[in-house]
Amino acid sequence: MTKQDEYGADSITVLKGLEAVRKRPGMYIGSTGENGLHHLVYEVVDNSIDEALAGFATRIDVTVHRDNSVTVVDDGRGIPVDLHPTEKIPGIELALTVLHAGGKFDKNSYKVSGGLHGVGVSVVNALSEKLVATVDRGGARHQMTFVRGQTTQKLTVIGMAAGTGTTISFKPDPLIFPVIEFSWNTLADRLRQLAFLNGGISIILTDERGDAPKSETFHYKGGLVEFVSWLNRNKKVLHPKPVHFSATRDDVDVDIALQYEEGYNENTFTFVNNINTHEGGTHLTGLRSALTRTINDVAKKSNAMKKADFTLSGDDAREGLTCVLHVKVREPQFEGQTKTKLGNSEVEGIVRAIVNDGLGTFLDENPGVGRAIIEKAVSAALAREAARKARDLVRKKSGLENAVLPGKLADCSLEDPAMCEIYLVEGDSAGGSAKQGRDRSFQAILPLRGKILNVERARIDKILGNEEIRSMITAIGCGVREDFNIAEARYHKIILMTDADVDGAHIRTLLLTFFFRQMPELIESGYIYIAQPPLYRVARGKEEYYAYTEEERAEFSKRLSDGGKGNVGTQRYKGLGEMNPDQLWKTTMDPNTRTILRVTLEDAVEASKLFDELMGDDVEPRRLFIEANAKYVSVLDV
Ligand code: 0RA
Repeated sequence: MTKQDEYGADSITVLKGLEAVRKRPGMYIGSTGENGLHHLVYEVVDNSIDEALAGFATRIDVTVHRDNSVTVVDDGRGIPVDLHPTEKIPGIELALTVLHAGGKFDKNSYKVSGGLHGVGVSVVNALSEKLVATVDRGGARHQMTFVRGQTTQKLTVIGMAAGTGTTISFKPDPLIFPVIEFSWNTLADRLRQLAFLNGGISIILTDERGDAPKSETFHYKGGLVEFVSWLNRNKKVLHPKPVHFSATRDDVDVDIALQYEEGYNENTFTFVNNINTHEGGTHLTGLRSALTRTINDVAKKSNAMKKADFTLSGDDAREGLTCVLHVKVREPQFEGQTKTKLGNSEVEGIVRAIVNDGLGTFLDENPGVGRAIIEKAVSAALAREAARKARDLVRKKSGLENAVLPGKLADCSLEDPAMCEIYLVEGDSAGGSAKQGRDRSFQAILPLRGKILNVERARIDKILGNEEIRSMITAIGCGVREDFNIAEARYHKIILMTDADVDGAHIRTLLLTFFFRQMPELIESGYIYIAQPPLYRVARGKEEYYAYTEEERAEFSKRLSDGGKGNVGTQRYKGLGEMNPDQLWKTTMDPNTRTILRVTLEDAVEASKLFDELMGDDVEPRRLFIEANAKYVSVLDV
């Protein structure tokens, strides 16, 4: 075989590879929706992060241009441009056209970063309408261009270069992505997170799409310590500085920062190789068992527990804890529904040992902090006992004997939970309409009065003492926290139906926070939904349309008035209560015509974050929330 033939054969493989990516993009980037779109940026940035972790790059610039193309620039060594020894093509071409070519340059490089799918930039290339790679290296500026993954300009020296670095510019392919609009918030959240996780790197995000360019620099010398301080920025903390320790054992790097605050929830975030492990895994298990053990050890030695004859539970030890754990593992195994659960069994013991050591030593040396934490955990234990008593009121006593269902609940007649749904409705009046309009065979209605309890700022005993919350728990039937058992859920769809105004948004946030904190499994299993009531009814004579957005209203209005004579009437729904039962059924509850949005864990995390900011002492976040919801305000308060 001649060299020419070899090269020919290679390029066919390349075409086939990238063809496969375009055929099934979801397999490589998860989806072609918003997540997948943003994943393109993360994939490119991850390569620059690796270069920074290798000690060569210090700065990464990410710019979103007006046409939603994105440029990522780093000041690393530059992707190699010389011929690969065995593949016989330039390294850069290999990286951009061969699937999984990321680590092929040098086998010893310890590539721990990488997007969730770790697929490499060739996937970004395949899914881009256009991609330009520019490398400054060896005094020269090199460039290669591609269209939908196919080379349109081979590697060329286009000038001289003073320094070194890599620039990747790409425009997502609209044939692949229905929406190519990048979100500032989504990009900023992830880039901020990466800057916290890789302390010292500067990541600069710039958006050129608005009237004036917007820019934010993410640079945190303190890494995870700054991350935890930032997470607790609106909280009252038990000790001024987060506890930090890091160590490496058996090739696994462990980095942890934690700080206790006065609240009652746990906020632990875990990462593996820069990937957020939403579903936890062995590293989290190791952390938790070490934490429980260490806190109990310290408690036993302290006065607080001298008289007490109980041990502190894991929940007690974690009350008010804010913690970030980042481990680096050479060959991570990701499991779980969303592949965000670490499976490597060896990591559990390693993390446990490092936390036992690190936290034990810290608390020995800082007895004051230890006392504050123990005091909090002991009071959590006492509250837990009170909560157990309160909980007995709301849970089923045994499998046979049902707890009394709340009086306000209009239950459905079918008994198979898989077929049943419950609407949690804002207000008694909308609740009344829903009761009349529903299909009573499979739809249950529970009206909720006013604002439910602020669950972010209340302890479990108080939460369970709240009437509205008790009704919800009893109606849903599967208990909370330690008593939670999803198999006992009486409905497989729990649908939140609130008014399309700021109050409604607030109540929805409260409810999501409640489910997130007390019954996260319901969200993980996809049982929680949000109803989408219409904003307008547009009608002429017998012809009527329901509009769910301002644009739809304009469109229907135009369609009806184009038709000829007669007046077009527009009714604006200020709240659910303004719809009669029949309208509510047709627009919001009939499975054949309604739209309901399934809530993801990310939505719930977002809700709880939002909630936290809304309830904090700062006025600014509240103003931002009102602004973000201004679309409803403007629709309703015309
Ligand atoms: C492999 C080897 C070398 C650099 C890189 C990869 C590299 C890749 C990317 C992707 C984005 N930015 C990057 N920067 C560097 C360097 C090999 C050498 O110089 O000896």
